[in-house]
Amino acid sequence: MNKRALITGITGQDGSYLAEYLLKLGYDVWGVIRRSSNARGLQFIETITDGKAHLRYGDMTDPASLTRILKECTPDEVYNLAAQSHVKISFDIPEYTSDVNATGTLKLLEAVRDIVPAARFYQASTSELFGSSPPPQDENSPMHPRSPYGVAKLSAYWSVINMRESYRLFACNGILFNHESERRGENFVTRKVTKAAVRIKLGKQDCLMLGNLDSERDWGYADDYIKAMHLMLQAPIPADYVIATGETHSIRDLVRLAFEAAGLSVRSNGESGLRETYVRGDTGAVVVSIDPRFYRPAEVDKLCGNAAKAHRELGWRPAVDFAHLVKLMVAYDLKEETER
Ligand code: NAP
Ligand code: G4F
Repeated sequence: MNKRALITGITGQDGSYLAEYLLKLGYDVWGVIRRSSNARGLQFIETITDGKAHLRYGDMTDPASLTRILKECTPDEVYNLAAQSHVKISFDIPEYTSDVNATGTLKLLEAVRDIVPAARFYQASTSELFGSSPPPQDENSPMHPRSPYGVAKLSAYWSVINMRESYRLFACNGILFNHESERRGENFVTRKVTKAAVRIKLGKQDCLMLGNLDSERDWGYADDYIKAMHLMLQAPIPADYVIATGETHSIRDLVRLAFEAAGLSVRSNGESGLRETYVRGDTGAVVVSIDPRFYRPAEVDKLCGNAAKAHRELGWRPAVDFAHLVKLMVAYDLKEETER
């Protein structure tokens, strides 16, 4: 019989890649959708899975819905990807973020323990757990989150470990560093930049407003990272793994590469903070400005992951590097914006 996987967050970036991948591997794929899931997202998941995923309404804040879905699906593997996943927005809705990301995960774990205790459980943990911990970060680095999002995810991280140690649940934390793709939400910095670069090139937008350009991230490709999620649940024993490229870039590198890939050379005016701008090499027009509204009350300055444990124990390696990732995203946005 085919293995059965339940994915919460199936309409998100990672959920969509994971659903496609598991279907290709022959899994029977189930997914949790919400009343509020947007129609385009639902249509997209139906299309890429060719209508083969079993979609059920539920919500991480509604334990009865999780229980009902687990009873119907009886999964062999549960991938908990659902979250209020935007760090900046978590400062505006901290309690809701905690309800979904922390308590929601606990509710799902308790339901798994009651209904399908033999199921293997993947938790979407994050490099935001490390926060101000200096790079390179690995599984043993101290955790010091810098946002309500990070704090909620840290609670979920410990719930997973506690379930493993208390009840022998096969539960793993994938501590994934930033990963992006053509399917990335448009209010995350990579997609915001690639889309704007293309729109400015096409004359559809004048200027891109950004926040802090100083932070640095270890950016990988989502389609590489979801394979690590699956590998973790096939391992002989449950454990936690850092998944990262080991390469770090600043927001400035992202801006330069994305505009270059869109066919525009840009240069900074050399100022820093709120006065920094980028102008087009050809016309001198300002194409990037700073808007203090995009700054966060506390920032994670530098993330750079050491995924040696995943290389060694899971045989996982990323295939797409940062420069390639930016090109893929720009090419996709160019096609989308040209056809629109
Ligand atoms: P995403 O695109 O924002 O997707 C989030 C998913 O969660 C969506 O399907 C959303 O459904 C669902 N969701 C939100 N609130 C929910 C609720 N109350 N009940 C049920 N479902 C809910 O995020 P992603 O980038 O794919 O990330 C997947 C997971 O990995 C998240 O947990 C994120 O925090 C974590 N993570 C991401 C990264 C990264 O760089 N991408 C790195 C580390 C960890 P709707 O469509 O209905 O809104
Ligand atoms: O793209 P971001 O919003 O991603 P962030 O905050 O690193 O979080 C993402 O990665 C985490 C893994 O480390 C996930 F857990 C989380 O769910 C999410 O997927 O911002 C990246 C950086 C930040 O330093 C931010 O301050 O870009 C900076 N930034 C500068 N201007 C901006 C902007 N971020 C956004 N979203 N929008 C801006 O205009």
